[in-house]
Amino acid sequence: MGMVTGVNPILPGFYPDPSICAVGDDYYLVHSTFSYFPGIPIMHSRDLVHWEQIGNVMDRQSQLPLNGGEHSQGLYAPAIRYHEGIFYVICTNETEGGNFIVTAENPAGPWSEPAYLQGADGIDPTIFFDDDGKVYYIGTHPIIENRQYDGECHIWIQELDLEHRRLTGKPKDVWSGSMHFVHWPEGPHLYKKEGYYYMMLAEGGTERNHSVTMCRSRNIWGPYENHFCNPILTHRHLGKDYPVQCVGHGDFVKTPSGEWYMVMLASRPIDGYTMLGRETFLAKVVWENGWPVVNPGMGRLTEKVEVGLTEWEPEKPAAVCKRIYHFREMKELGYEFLYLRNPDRQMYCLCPDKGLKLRYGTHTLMEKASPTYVGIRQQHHYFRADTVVMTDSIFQDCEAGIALLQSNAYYLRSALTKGTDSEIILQAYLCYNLEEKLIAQKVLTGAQDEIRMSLEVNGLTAKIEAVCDAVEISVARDIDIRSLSTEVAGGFVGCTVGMYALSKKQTKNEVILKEFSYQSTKCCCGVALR
Ligand code: 6LW
Repeated sequence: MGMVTGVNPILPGFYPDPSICAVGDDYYLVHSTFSYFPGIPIMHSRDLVHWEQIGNVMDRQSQLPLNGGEHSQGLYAPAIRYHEGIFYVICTNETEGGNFIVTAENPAGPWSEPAYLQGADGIDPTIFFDDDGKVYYIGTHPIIENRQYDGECHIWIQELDLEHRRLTGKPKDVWSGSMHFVHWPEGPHLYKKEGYYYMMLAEGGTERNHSVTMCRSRNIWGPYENHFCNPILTHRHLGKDYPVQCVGHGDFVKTPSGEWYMVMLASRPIDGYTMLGRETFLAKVVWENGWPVVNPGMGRLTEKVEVGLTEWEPEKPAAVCKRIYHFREMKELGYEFLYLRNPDRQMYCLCPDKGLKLRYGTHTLMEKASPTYVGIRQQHHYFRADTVVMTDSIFQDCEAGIALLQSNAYYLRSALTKGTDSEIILQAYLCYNLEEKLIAQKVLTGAQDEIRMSLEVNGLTAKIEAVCDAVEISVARDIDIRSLSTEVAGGFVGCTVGMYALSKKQTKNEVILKEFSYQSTKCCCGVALR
């Protein structure tokens, strides 16, 4: 048996609600994506430490209606399971359709069209395959009648008729969390071990009071016995200044040699502001007296995790400090690229020798539509994103540039546009609660063919610069971006950073981008402790 050291978070940036499954020596991990498209990235690993994105589960428009939805609607927490040659992902589309199942023989895809499950109310579905061939749906739904407080929910179970992709028999509320007056018992998963059905769930809500709890029963329908040492994992008692917060929403995985690990979400706020959303962490689990103990001796998440597997090196790691995209040499954008809601493919074109062409669209980043925007996750607290814009693709009444996007209501963007006297203007806009303000403007001079625009983030501040004719121009510095945090903006997402193109009126004009790069600007060592 090998040994490999994982550094937390194993997937930095907006990778919330992880769910994991093992198939032999291979591990697969999925995440929620809300109103981004494609939805549910699927990651592959052979050592639980190094991950590579091999596709997106929901990569066809027909699978994923998102238009009109709020930024933090769309796809909620998914679950992934493998059974007899087939992969199952079960999830909720909060914008349209509700709970659904998709399947694939190859986890890289193609995945099936969603089968929406009639009668499955609530969120956070998971699937359990029992040894007797029966299959179960487990989910969470709010208590409607005689509800005493917001967040009062039940975990419920119903048998699943997988052949017809429908619920069968009667639903039963089996558990409502381990504490009295618990808030948001959710994200359940079921495991069978030594004759017990173990249920793991999240309690306390996905913010600072998040936790992982357990209960068990000899009968899938209950009654479930509380683990009186609950929660088995939380950071809520560590205080608001502890560098890793919001720990919860876990899923177990077992390695071929019998070791157990848990993936879960957690956040790393800076001075109380979370820019990266909820990230994916890893912990070791041992079983003592019939219950799991997370990171024995520590009882909380650690920066490093020793994993009893042979180190594996992915071809394209999902967590890297530097990404450079030379669009002229690329045939397609990688799986890591994200659009908003249901993108119109005509607005995006990767043209050999030219670059990435983005058609100037009329939807602003503020709309619950699909503005012309394509980006990647912000994975570091300190980073710089650059794009190189061809000057002859900048027009009057059109704007293009880099956006740091928290949601449609909160973002920062740089904009290149042409003035009435054909001068090139560089602007910076900050959108706060759906109100956009011009915060800086510079007129560029010189007869340059291309302009390099950059957006640099240093924790909770940003700066916007441009380089033309080898001259560096500072457009705006020390921009306070705390409003792009979960604490101010709300919602379930982390920031993404990308390129956009916007026009005041309908046009066929396109901005041509030669390159996009993203790089961390500070050493990533000790990442869990910032
Ligand atoms: C997720 C649920 C939750 O489905 O947040 O607060 C949802 N609770 O478990 C989105 O991540």
